[in-house]
Amino acid sequence: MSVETFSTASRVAGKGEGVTLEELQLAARNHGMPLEAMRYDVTPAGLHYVLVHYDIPAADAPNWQLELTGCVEQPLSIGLTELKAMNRQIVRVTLECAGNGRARQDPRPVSQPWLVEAVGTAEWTGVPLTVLLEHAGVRPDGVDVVFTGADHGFERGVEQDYQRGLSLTEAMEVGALVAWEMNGEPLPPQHGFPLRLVVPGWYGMASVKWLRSIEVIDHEFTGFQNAVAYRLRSSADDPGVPVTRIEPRALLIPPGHPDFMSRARILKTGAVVLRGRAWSGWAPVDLVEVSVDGGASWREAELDAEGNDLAWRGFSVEWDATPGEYELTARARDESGRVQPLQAAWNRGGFANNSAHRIPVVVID
Ligand SMILES: Nc1nc2c(c(=O)[nH]1)N[C@H]1C(S)=C(S)[C@@H](COP(=O)(O)O)O[C@H]1N2
Ligand SMILES: [Mo]
Repeated sequence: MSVETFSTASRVAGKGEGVTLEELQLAARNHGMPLEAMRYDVTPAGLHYVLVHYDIPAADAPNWQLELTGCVEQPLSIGLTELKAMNRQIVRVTLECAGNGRARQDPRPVSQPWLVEAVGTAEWTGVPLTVLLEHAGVRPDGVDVVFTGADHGFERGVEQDYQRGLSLTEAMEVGALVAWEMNGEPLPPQHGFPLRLVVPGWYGMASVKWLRSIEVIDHEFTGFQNAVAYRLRSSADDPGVPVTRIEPRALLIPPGHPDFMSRARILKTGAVVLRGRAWSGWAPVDLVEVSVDGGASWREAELDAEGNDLAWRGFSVEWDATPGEYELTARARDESGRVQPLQAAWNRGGFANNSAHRIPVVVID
């Protein structure tokens, strides 16, 4: 049997085709953040979304060495003890998977079927990537920086270590951290123990977990996850453009109480404060609007005190709920002028789909 037998090309679901057992298998491994967990400024680690392409690798922390090689004056091989003795930073970052929102695209790209919960905010402790690169001394012929994880697998017939590249300019300017703690505790295995990259503002695929090597190369990186997987394409043969920063999104904490199966929301009549979180990887969020009539009319939400630009911002709006059926939705705008659309443009991988989330609500007496 050849790899092609089971490791097939990407595909788009047929008309009316439901989520497949293979997608369910992925969804059971890779969980989202329950939306009610947006009540926490910092998502407890166990509630943060998880996305792992292959298996969570076994990690031998005492012998873990981070290699920094390639176009550098002084190649480095750093153990965890040495790394932790360097000047640490703690940064609060909202991470979101590029596939968030994919399952509601029509037609649906067959892949990890996220609805809207592939997001979380954590406090990461680590050393700035720039400190390590400066320590090694990047040579003038450096072009891209390649980050390699310890996990290994097959994807569309291609055997690989999980790898992502950033341009040297991005790597120096993005504020990336090489992190060993999440919310003040060692990284949980599924979040990259013992070491990971965190790239603020970028969709999650850039934040390589189980980080074992950083290589500065003298040409553009053309590895699978940059050149094949994470691209916005209109069709299978469109070369597309790379997926990079997080598009603006606002999510409401679903109000009231849920029905077990449908998860439809049921609310009692009266005043209620609708709360949520909004973020963008391009610029700070400066406006959130909330609608209770499916987007026919909008009200400006009150934004919580400005925090850190790399993490989500809370918002709230008061609503005097009277009996009836409603569709709640919210949309965000950021300082770069990007506005979250009611319906995002379709692309073949189902990436960066920031269509406004809709929450059906029934208000009863
Ligand atoms: N080594 C490695 N790093 C990885 C991945 C992976 O499969 N392997 N998945 C990426 C993707 S697609 C996302 S969205 C984030 C998810 O990070 P989290 O699981 O800590 O939320 O990790 C990224 N880093
Ligand atoms: Mo992702």
